[in-house]
Amino acid sequence: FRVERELRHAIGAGELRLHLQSQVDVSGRVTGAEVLVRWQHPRDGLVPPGLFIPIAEESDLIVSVGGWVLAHSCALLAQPVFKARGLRLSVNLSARQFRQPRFVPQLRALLAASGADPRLLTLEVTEGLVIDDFDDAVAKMHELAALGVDISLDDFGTGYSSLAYLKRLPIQEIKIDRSFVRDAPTNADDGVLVEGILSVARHFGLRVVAEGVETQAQADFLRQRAPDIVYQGYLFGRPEPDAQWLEACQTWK
Ligand code: G
Ligand code: G
Ligand code: MN
Ligand code: NA
Repeated sequence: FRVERELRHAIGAGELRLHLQSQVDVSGRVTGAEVLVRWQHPRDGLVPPGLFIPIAEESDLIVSVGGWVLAHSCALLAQPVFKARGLRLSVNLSARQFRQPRFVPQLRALLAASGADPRLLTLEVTEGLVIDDFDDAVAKMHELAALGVDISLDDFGTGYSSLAYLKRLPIQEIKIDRSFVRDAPTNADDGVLVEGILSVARHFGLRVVAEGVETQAQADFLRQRAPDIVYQGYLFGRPEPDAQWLEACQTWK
């Protein structure tokens, strides 16, 4: 409970940070970035989200953390460089955050207040988020679509009923889980699974992001089968502080 108490304090104390990891197309052009929250702890240093998001998700604390991330992501997205270069931002959502009855109106207010273009925002959701109340999730996704905000299904392929959901969810993108990407070039099973996911995504007209691309062999495997997808991973860039990413993107051609 110490972490919970300190995290509650951290939000108001300005200890949360946004890091951005680039997403690139086949030509190496940056198309946008995924937002990954970090906690600059006064004693423990920079804490990765894997160590505090799961704790925050056990209570309504995730609503505060997620609200902070969304507000600051919208402020970032309002920077002129995003519109000028057509760069997108993807933000991770927790189930409990998405299920808040006021989630959509609050996001609409954040977008309006910041001046960010909703069409440049993607919200990453996981299957767990749709499972509990499917109809409510679909209704909210339609409201988000009306705002112009895209939905991406994160960690795709690791859940239990991803394929059935594809047919029924109003989403625009899937992210191939990095466990498939990692072994696709060397393991025939994973290779076939990736090919299957690409084929299904093409059929449904979904954008694809491959996560965790670390080697040229993985990038080549994907490029040979789907030249139009987006890549994210250490091969192309690590998550970096938002200010650093913003500074770098001013210099891109
Ligand atoms: O960077 P790291 O591998 O520790 O991230 C672990 C997990 O934390 C990832 O699955 C990522 O989706 C999640 N995460 C990162 N930032 C956020 C955020 O702002 N909100 C939520 N809900 N999850 C996040
Ligand atoms: O679950 P989600 O897709 O939101 O998780 C994103 C996490 O994956 C981030 O915490 C990020 O640090 C991590 N990540 C990004 N690129 C790579 C990569 O190339 N390899 C590995 N192992 N992890 C990565
Ligand atoms: Mn993600
Ligand atoms: Na993921």
